[in-house]
Amino acid sequence: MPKLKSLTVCLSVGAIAVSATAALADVGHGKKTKFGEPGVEHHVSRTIEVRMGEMYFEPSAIDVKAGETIRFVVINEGDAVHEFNIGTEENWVAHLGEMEKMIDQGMIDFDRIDHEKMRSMGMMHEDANAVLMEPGESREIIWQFPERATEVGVACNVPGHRESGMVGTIEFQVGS
Ligand SMILES: [Cu+2]
Repeated sequence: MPKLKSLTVCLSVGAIAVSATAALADVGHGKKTKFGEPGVEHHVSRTIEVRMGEMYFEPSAIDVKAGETIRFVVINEGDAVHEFNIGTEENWVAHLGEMEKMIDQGMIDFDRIDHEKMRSMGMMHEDANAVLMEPGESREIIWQFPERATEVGVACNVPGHRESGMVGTIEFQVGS
């Protein structure tokens, strides 16, 4: 199987405005999963910029090496709230109910997130593997992929978005 061309874009992190709320990611969720774990800065080997909009991730296919730690710089260039969530279909389906609840209770609107309301209702939502972003926001996730190739991808779990094709694939490069 031929090696896929890398779709990565390296860029100066200093040029990116990162929301201060990134630091508030729920540490209670900073645990190991089948598809990897929160990575640490000094293990980062590449930075990959991912743009989100209605209803896409660009790039929609990302190659990683087993065990690699990647800094994802995620930009919401769309008009709606979108999520960048590293996981599997099983996780996404499980997460959808929580998302629907947040919309029902007014914590998420079409183009804005009421962080205050979320906090007051005890729903931080920010997991180490996911960021929920308003239009125009840029955020970072450092993620370490497991030592063995496994099923993993990215999706937006705002209701209706994944179903409309807002998913991306993550492939482990062969022989790495
Ligand atoms: Cu979305």
